[in-house]
Amino acid sequence: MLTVFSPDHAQHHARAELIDGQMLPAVEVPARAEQVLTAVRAAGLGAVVEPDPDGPADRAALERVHEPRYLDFLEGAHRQWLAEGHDGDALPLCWPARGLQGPEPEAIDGRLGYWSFDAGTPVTSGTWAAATAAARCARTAALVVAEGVERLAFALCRPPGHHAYADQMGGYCFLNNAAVAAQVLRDSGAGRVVVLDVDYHHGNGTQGIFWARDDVLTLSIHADPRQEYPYFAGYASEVGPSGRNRNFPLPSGTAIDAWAEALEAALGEVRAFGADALVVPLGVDTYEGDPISRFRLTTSDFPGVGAAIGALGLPTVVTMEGGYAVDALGANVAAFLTGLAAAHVAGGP
Ligand code: OKP
Ligand code: ZN
Repeated sequence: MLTVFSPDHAQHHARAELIDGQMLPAVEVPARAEQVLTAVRAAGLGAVVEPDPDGPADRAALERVHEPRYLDFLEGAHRQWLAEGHDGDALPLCWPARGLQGPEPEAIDGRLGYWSFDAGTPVTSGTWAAATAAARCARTAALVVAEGVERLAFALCRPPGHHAYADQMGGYCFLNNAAVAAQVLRDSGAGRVVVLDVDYHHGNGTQGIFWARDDVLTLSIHADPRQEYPYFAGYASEVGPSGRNRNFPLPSGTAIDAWAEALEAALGEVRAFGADALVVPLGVDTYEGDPISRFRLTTSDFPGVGAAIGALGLPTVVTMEGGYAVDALGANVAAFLTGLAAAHVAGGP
């Protein structure tokens, strides 16, 4: 397995985050990616490389899944925030919710609301550099898998991506790294691609991006949106116009037995679809010790989760999403990847 990592992730470092009505220390921090990198190296999971250098193909890959006007907004947002006399990190406070439907405003406060769906996703001076580096990690990982150089690749992305829509940031996500990877696989010849999201939170952005598509099946196993973020998406009834989306919402307190049952159901959908390639947005915030989540998976559960997915034997790109118990994060990710790689070798063609 190849891991793709960029040190540029550290340029996105939010000072604080709006949590429970207060500005508190951010939970989505640079130390997360460094912990995972250290653990991947220590576990002997294969080479770690940097993504291909930035070029026109990267902007093109982003435009395959994001609206160009959104990309322009994101690139310039923090500069405009400063130019309008604000300092620190930028956060939206007003959204085009029910009954509000104007065009894109000019002021940065209005533009931030126009292009986002929550107030928990600070835009910093380094956000664009970090988010585009993460998307390049995803693109590079997908290319090596598409070219058959590797059967498995891990895009160690930060910031994460699965909440980002074609035209909206939210949930610590700006660019949808998993969607970039899935689209690169499609554009490189895989006729049918599955995105199997195992983060604790619903992959609403990925669902939105591929909602009307026949060629990409999106699956997500996550906390029930009646009780958990992102609240307004992730219900089992959301199957898409041609049945190419499936959600598996689970109650607070779910442990491995019930979680693994949902995974079996999702794997059945992958096999029935006849996938040519797989993208796994990997969040280990399903871990029992996660500070913002309420599932009960243990470190020793993750190899089995990886193995069940690896046994599909599909060309696979894993993208890093959530996981906020920083001290256990590396061990949990390495456990998943070790199980994935072992089962893939054993079961693959
Ligand atoms: C990103 B990823 C909890 C507030 C939740 C947003 C969570 C984003 C998770 N009280 N805020 O899916 O791990
Ligand atoms: Zn999550």
